[in-house]
Formats: sequence, structure tokens, C-alpha cells
Amino acid sequence: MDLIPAPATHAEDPSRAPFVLGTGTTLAAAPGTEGVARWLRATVGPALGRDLPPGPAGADGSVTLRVDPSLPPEGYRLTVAAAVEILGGSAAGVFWGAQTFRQLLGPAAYRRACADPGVSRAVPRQVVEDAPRFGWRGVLLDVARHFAPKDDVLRFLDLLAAHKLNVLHLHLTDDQGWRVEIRRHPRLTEAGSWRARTKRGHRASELWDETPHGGHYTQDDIREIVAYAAERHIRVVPEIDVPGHSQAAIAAYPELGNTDVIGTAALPVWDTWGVNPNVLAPTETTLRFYEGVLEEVLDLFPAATSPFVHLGGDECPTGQWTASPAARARAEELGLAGAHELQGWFIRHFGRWLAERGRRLIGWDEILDGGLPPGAAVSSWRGYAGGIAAAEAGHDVVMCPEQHVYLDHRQDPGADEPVPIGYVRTLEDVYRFEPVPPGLSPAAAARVIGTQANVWTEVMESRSRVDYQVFPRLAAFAEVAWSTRLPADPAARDFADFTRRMSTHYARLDALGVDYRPPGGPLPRQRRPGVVGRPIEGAPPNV
Ligand code: TNX
Repeated sequence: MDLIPAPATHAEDPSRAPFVLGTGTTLAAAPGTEGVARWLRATVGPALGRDLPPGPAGADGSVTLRVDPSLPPEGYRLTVAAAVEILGGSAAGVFWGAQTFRQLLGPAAYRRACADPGVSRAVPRQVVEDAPRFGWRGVLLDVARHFAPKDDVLRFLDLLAAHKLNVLHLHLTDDQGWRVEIRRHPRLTEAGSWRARTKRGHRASELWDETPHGGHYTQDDIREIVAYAAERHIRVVPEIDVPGHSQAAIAAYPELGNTDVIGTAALPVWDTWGVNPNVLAPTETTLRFYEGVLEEVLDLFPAATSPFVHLGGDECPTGQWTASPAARARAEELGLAGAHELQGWFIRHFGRWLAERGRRLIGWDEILDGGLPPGAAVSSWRGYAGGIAAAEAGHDVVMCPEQHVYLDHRQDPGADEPVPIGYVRTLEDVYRFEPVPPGLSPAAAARVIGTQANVWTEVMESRSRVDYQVFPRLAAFAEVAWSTRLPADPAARDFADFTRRMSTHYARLDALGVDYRPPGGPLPRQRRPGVVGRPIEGAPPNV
């Protein structure tokens, strides 16, 4: 049935009559599976015009959901016979099994209303047994460079769930915008969520979009996003980026910047891209300010669904600190070897602060330079090396190297590719991405808790641009992150078989209304003629 991601095992029995989802089909939800039943009724119900009312477990023609703790927590066994049974090691496993069942029902199960009421919903008899390879199957969505309205985030969560991905890393703050309401510091969103204009394309481009850009999530919006994700067994990891990538916060509260080096009162929210020299000042004021921010963040992202808090730590130029007498004095007072060590000091401070509150720090691999606090995890983005070093030192690692899984990077070398930046990474390249590099010791390999695709939005100004960059490559990424059947050796992977299954998957994406890149290249409206990217293969990819 062209399942994506490919399940561990799958056996069909075409010799006997298929299961048919009819108007009489009932749904039995054993204790612990009520949320999955709610999701099935609300999603597959309208798509196929079936109400799925409650009924007895196991009856012919029914669907039964049940937790079976003998299965792995996220694993499931889906049996399609005279009745359908979806067993999962936990509610999450049942949910992933329900997602597989939806795939078996055909592309129509991905619509919001029933377009073909007369068509039979027959599913061949079969057994699917499955469990994921990694516990962290993530996607970063950068809502700072271009704001994604709340509804787009909820839809994105549905798309992740349909691909059995279970972590949404929300990049909530950056130089170009602050996107989460913080009650005790209202100017972060009043001022810091707006920029007057926006660079269109690579920073070398001469084009500006003169429409002001911005927006933010209220605290209730965030609670809704977290709850919506939790119903889909997705954890949300908030990122508050410090001490670099902070110009929007400094624009809102100039005292957070290095005021003895630059006139921070005149700093606007940044309107272009790249690595920004305006970083946080290493003062007690800054620490208390961000502790206040994080107190509210911890309240919004409860430990049960968001044990990790991402503090960024990437791309923090130290020039302003070395130029600042105040920062140099501070470094000396702290016993550091120089102002360049302030980045590590910032991260260690907040790592400790989070640990005292029962949370775990995760940061970009630059945080390794300052010495990692115990229990901290690393997002390895500049390649595998940071992840290897962290894993060998006993830290958990999420592999997301920009050379492989940066979905802002172009997916084809063609001249029509919209705003081409970064490396050319095709669907096949992503399919052949291997998160665990060869040569890791077994103990270190076990520290690779998962992998993540990162969706940075400098050149993605709208939902459809995000769709285009993300799909179809996210389907390949999902198979890499989930499927235990994929050979570790990238060369041994059967891309032809994946391509064959993709033809069905495109029909699912069509039914979902995803504006993916068609295999033949961009549609006329998907092109961005005249918007300069960085079409030099091998050039440093950072926009
Ligand atoms: C590097 S990944 C960045 C981002 C950019 C991205 C563009 C990382 C930690 N930093 O700020 O958006 O490259 O590809």
C-alpha cells in the first residue's frame, strides 16, 4: 500500500475478503486511547463521510484501539481482518498505527470533506508491525525570520504527524523578530515582533519588501499549539536564542545590548540576513531579564511534553565583548580567560538554571566550545563533528547537519529553483542521509537520540514557500528518522522503491493541499524570477 515511512514488517493476505470501512463501522477505544479515537473521528471521519460511533471491541467491521504494554512505547501492531485492531505500546504507538491505517484507506482519507461518497473504502487484509528507529524525529520551524500565523503552525503539526515525526523545534526568537508573548516584558512583542522592511533573497540581493512584517503568538496561542501537538504525540521544543541572534530583543530593550560599544537605543529589529554582531551584554540585568523570560517559557511548555529547552548559542560573534570595557571587566571578574569566553559562561549559567528547574538544556554545537553542563544535549548543525564530540563525551545528540538536512537549501540545481541558497540537496540526497556516522563507538552511537530537519525561513516568506522547500523532502527525511528497515549504508538504500511509493504519497499531499515541489520542477507561480539567491555550489551556505 505504498506506506511512507516504510514499516518494519508488512504482510498482506489478498486471499480473503478485505475490510470495508462502511457507514456501520464502529470504533472501540480502550482506556488510554481516547485521544487517538478523537483524532480518528475528527480527521478520517469527515474525509470519508463515516461517523465512527462507539461500539463493542473486536466486532466484525469495527475498529478497535488498545494499549499493549508488551510492544515498544511508540511501536504498534495493526491488524486488518474482518475487524481492524490497532495495538500500541502506548497511546503514541496507537496513534502512529492510526496514521498507518489512514494511509491504507487511500488519499481520500487526507481530505477535509468527502469528495467521493460512492466509493468503497476497502483495505486488504494485512498485518503491519512497526516501531521507530529514533525517539527524536524532529523538524525545526523558523517562525522568527518569517512569522507563521498560528493556523499555519497547527497545520504544520498535522503534516508532521502524518509523517510520524514527533518533535517540533520552534525557533521563536532571532535578530529579525521575537514571536512569543512575555507578560513581564511586553515590548519584546510590541516592538520586537515588527520590522519595517525585509530583504528579499540572499543578503547580497538589492531587493527589499517594503511591507512591514511581524506577528507573535499570545500565551494562549502557545498553549493551544502545545496541546494540539500533544494530541498528536508531538513534543514542542521552544528555542530562545542567546547570547547571539538577539537584535530583536535589544531593539525592544536597548539595555540588553553592549551600550558602551554601540548606540543600542537606535537599533531596529534587523531587516536583513546573516550573522549579526549585536549580541547580549554579559550583565546581571541581562541574566535577570532572561530568567524572567524563561520562567514564562517553562510555564507555557510543561515538562511532561517539553523536557528540553533550546537556548541557541549559535553564531555569536565576540567582537563587541572584546571591544567593550564593561564586558572585558565582567569577564575578568568572572575569572574567564577573556571576553570570548562569555558565550560559554552565558550558556552554562542558563544550563544550570534550567537543571535546577528539572529541565534539560539543548543548544547548537557551538555550545560545546564553552564546556557543556552535565545533562545538556547538542543539535549538531555544522556537520557531524560537534555531534560526534558530544556523543563521545556522553551527551545526547540530535543530528541535523546543514550539509544534509537544511530544507531552506535548494533541492535542484536548475535555474528555475526559487531563491536558490546553500547546497543542492535533492530528494534522493535526503533519502540517503544517515544520522549516525560510521566509526562512532557503540556507546556514543546510542547517544544519538535522533535527527532533525531544519526549516530556516529567510527566503520563505509564506506558507506555500515553506511547503515547497519542505515537501517532498520531508517524506524522505521521515523514512530516515523512522524506518528500521532502511540500510544504514546510504548506498544500499532502495531509492527506486521509495520513488515508486512516492507516487501514492503525492496523492496524499495533494489531498492535504500541500504546495510541494513537483518532480518535474517548480510550477510557474512557484518560481521567484529576479530574486537573488546564492547560486554558487560549495559556497558557505549561511544566508
Ligand atoms: C545557520 S543553523 C543558522 C541559521 C540560519 C541558517 C540558514 C544555525 C544554528 N544557524 O541562523 O537561518 O544557517 O541556513
